[in-house]
Amino acid sequence: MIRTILLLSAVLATGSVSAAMPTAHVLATASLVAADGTSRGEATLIEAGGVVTLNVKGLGLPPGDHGAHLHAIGKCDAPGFTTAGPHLNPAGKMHGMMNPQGSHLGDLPNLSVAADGTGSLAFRIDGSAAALSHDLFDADGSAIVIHAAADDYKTDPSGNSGPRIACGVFVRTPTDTAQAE
Ligand SMILES: [Cu+2]
Repeated sequence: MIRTILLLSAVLATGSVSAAMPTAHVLATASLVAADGTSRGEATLIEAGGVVTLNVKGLGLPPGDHGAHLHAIGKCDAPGFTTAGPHLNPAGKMHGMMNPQGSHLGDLPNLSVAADGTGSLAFRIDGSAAALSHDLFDADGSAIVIHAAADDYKTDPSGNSGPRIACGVFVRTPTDTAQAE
């Protein structure tokens, strides 16, 4: 049985949104960790009405803008997290939304971190939930990586965003696996 999570229940309860609003369910979650293994927050992929949104909630991070991307391999080996591989890029494009030959499917906006070390972003990922699941949950999985510096959105292959300071492997929601099969 497919269980869904009605994330929008609070909104619906206000009566300001029609009951036709699609239910949402969590496709996958990733726990972000630093090289020393301590938490740096989490990322969640949510599907609602065929649209997939990535939500990132960072903590314990240096203030400022940090490049964030979906990476092609679901491995986060400290300290450098290089095992997460390059950006998720099934279409073979170049990096960056400001790159005429871009962008990677895994490209995301920078994560803006406040003075208290927290920051969040929500971003719609291109493509259908089914297509994205196919790309994310291939044999070697996928990960999300936070970088030390801001992504310039144009320099291939990683936007000059520097070392990888946090990483999380996406773990697919078991009920989503059941739905896809
Ligand atoms: Cu990256």
